Amino acid sequence: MALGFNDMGTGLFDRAARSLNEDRIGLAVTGLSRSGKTVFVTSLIQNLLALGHGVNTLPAFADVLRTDGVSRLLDVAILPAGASALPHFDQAAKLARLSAAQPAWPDRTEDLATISLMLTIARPSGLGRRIGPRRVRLDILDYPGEWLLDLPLLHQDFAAWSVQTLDLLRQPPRRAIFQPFLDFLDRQGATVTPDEALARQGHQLYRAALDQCRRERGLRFLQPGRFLCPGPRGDVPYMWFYPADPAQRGGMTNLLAERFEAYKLAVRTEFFEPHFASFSRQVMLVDVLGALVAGRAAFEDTVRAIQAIAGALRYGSGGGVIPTTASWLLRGMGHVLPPVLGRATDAAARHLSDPSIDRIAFVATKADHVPALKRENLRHLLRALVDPIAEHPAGAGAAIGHHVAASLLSTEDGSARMDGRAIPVVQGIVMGEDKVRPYFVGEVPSGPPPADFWSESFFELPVFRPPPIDPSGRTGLPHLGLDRVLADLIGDLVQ
Ligand SMILES: Nc1nc2c(ncn2[C@@H]2O[C@H](COP(=O)(O)OP(=O)(O)O)[C@@H](O)[C@H]2O)c(=O)[nH]1
Ligand SMILES: [Mg+2]
Repeated sequence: MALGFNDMGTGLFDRAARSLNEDRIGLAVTGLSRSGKTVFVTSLIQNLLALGHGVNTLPAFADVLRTDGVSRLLDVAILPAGASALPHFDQAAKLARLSAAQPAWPDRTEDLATISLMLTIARPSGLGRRIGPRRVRLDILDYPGEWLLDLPLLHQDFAAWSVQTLDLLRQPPRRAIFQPFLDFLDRQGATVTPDEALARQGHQLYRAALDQCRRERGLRFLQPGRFLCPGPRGDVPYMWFYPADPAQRGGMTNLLAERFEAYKLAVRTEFFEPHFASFSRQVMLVDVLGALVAGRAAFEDTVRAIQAIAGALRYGSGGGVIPTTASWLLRGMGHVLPPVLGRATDAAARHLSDPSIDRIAFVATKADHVPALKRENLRHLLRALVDPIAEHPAGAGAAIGHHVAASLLSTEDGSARMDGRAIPVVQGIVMGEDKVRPYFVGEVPSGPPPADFWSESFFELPVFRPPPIDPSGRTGLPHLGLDRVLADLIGDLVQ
């Protein structure tokens, strides 16, 4: 049957209504490796799906979506991966592992992965209701935290990066670990001719020391990021460089500098530009407790890394929501836009050409390692660590929140006797054991720890067994504070 004029008109109207009713929120989940990004994304998604099924696992976020006591959230669904060229965040596999009879935490993230949710939300009232519910597409990105340390590096040339890096690794505790590499540099002196074998040798020595810093000392400011986590391209030749004294001019230094520039170009064009540019909301996860128990050097290194990353991100008033039609047009046609898309599209154009983050939530993760009484201290400590970022000119345009959360609540509060006194602790089953036991993390200072706070030893937080989880995921995942993080981060965009 041929289409009549009215049918065509209806089709057009439907499409127009759909695009009018569909918005996109880009949420980048940021944090150093092991800060809890993958668990955060898994829990966030599962709890949003549960909320879509009417199970209120995210009370503070559900409140944002309520009008006159009635929830306006009609549905939450994971969008099919379609023909996307990007690796898909495998929510089902993550849930299956966490909820298995022998539960397991997710594997280390070796590549980036994306996932999109569609939230269908009824409009508050009146006229709005006649154009149908809003559809808000939430695009989430998960990726290896090591790569973030390349963000500050993008703004440096080889000479500046070398000077800064060599200065850092001549100080303790790096100095001892990097000694074989420093000896190598001394032996090289002013090598004038580029030497492939020597370049590789230097690279391998430098890289081995980076890895040792992470494994044995819990250090975090480890650049370049792909030396520790190469990604899908593996160990390609432009990676075979290392920091070298820029005063020593010659073929070898030129080769290293050339590789450094090729490396920067690759991370910029393959990672930061295509993926980061379209995210206006950031969660920056910080394992403050892990850094605190790891000792002074690890703690200070974590702070250095977080501040360098956050300082390199671009903030501003980006607008937050991009109509999907507009962002599609922008990608497909460059910046030549039909005028009919109007004001919203201008905002999108401004946004994409000047990518900026207009809201950022800093979150101290794994807060189930401390009892409730200590969590406020933890939040104050986080705030003290990241405050310099808010004062940075680049951070001035963004709204900044500070939170304490556990994406997967794996302990309960309890009390234990220490030196004849009852002290609040958390209790849970440590992986590999089978009995519940108390854990006391020690004092959590509410500001930067004083010099006498630190002991010499390097500890790691215990890995608790995840709590029992319904394998269907319908009841969500137990958590601490994810709802407040979500309400703060995107609450304004789902009104
Ligand atoms: N107890 C507890 N442990 C957590 C939580 N979130 C993460 N972890 C631990 O931290 C590890 C690293 O988390 P993951 O999400 O893989 O970190 P990523 O490298 O940032 O993606 C996990 O394997 C868990 O052992 C949490 O909410 N509670
Ligand atoms: Mg991960």
